[in-house]
Amino acid sequence: MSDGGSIDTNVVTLTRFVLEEGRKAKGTGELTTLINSLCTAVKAISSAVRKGGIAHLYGIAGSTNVTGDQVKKLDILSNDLIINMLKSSFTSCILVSEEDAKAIIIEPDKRGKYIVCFDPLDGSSNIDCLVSIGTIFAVYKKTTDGEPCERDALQPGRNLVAAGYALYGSATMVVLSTGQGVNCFMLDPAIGEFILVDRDVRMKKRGNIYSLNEGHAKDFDPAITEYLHRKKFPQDGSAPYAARYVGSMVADVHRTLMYGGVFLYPANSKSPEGKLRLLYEGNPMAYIMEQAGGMASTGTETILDIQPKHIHQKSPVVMGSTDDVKEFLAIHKKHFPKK
Ligand code: AMP
Ligand code: P6P
Repeated sequence: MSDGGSIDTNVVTLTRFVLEEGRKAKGTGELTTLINSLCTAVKAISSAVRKGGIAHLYGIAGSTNVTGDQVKKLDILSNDLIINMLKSSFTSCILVSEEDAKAIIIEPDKRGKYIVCFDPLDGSSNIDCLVSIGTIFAVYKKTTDGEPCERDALQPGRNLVAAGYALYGSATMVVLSTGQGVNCFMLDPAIGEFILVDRDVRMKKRGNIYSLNEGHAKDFDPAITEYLHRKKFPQDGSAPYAARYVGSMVADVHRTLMYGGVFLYPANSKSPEGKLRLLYEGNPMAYIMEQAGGMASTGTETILDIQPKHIHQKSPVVMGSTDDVKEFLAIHKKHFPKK
């Protein structure tokens, strides 16, 4: 907010940005309240993640901190924070969390019209080694009348009203789209506000980075194998791509958004649907990619067009710069013409 000298007295915070967008949309304010409640939970998660080591908030469930208190795993703590902030915002009727086997139906007197699918702390296996982790969220409107039920959450990503993620990296950032492009907000801990730092982010048409876990190479299908070979040994005299893989989807997707290239978590012989979950990993990230001018596919269909069958279903993922994704799709079509 300040460059050491002058103080920006007209800074665009996430709160202000979302309020202004809400006024433009002539909404009742319910979505604005929902997004701001989510961001409050993200601030609390960021604080917990960053003091994890000192307060022994890390990793293994059931551990106790220096005062002997029972401490929750960070991902359970994060889940509780998001659930409680959304419940008390009177904006949502159904919550789908990576941490809960069944959808959470909000009690009648606290209900709003929105459905929120989220991964409270994605990449949590990286917590204890201080690698970046994140929170991913996807917001839909309930489209049916009557009592909310889990089936109401089974909507294609094309129906998304808002989606995005928080990245707990060298700084804490919220990346958000409500359908009019992608905007990035950095947390200024001095004032506890997210500040708009990148407005209407547009992805490169082609990058020079590929990102996937090559430890699964022995189980890759021939299309993935050929694509990776082409990135490492280009036949057209161009430079090979760089390999980057964090193992936290939020970190790998954010780098792809900012630098271009492609992130892949493909199906393989061991995991025929891949590993990533459609409702709270694939769809929100695919929405951000498309809103920023990128692409997101399973290899055979556009991720946002998939009609989900159950709330924790998995989907293969290939997303990033359009020319990179299209190059992969052409190879995939060559190997699997019928799919
Ligand atoms: P609401 O009455 O607040 O639930 O908003 C109704 C619709 O207006 C939402 O589903 C959005 O499509 C749009 N809208 C409302 N608030 C916002 C906002 N802050 N940013 C973008 N779109 C919004
Ligand atoms: P692998 C983290 O556990 C996660 O769900 C995503 O954040 C990440 O992209 C993926 O799994 C990493 O999986 O098999 O490479 O360890």
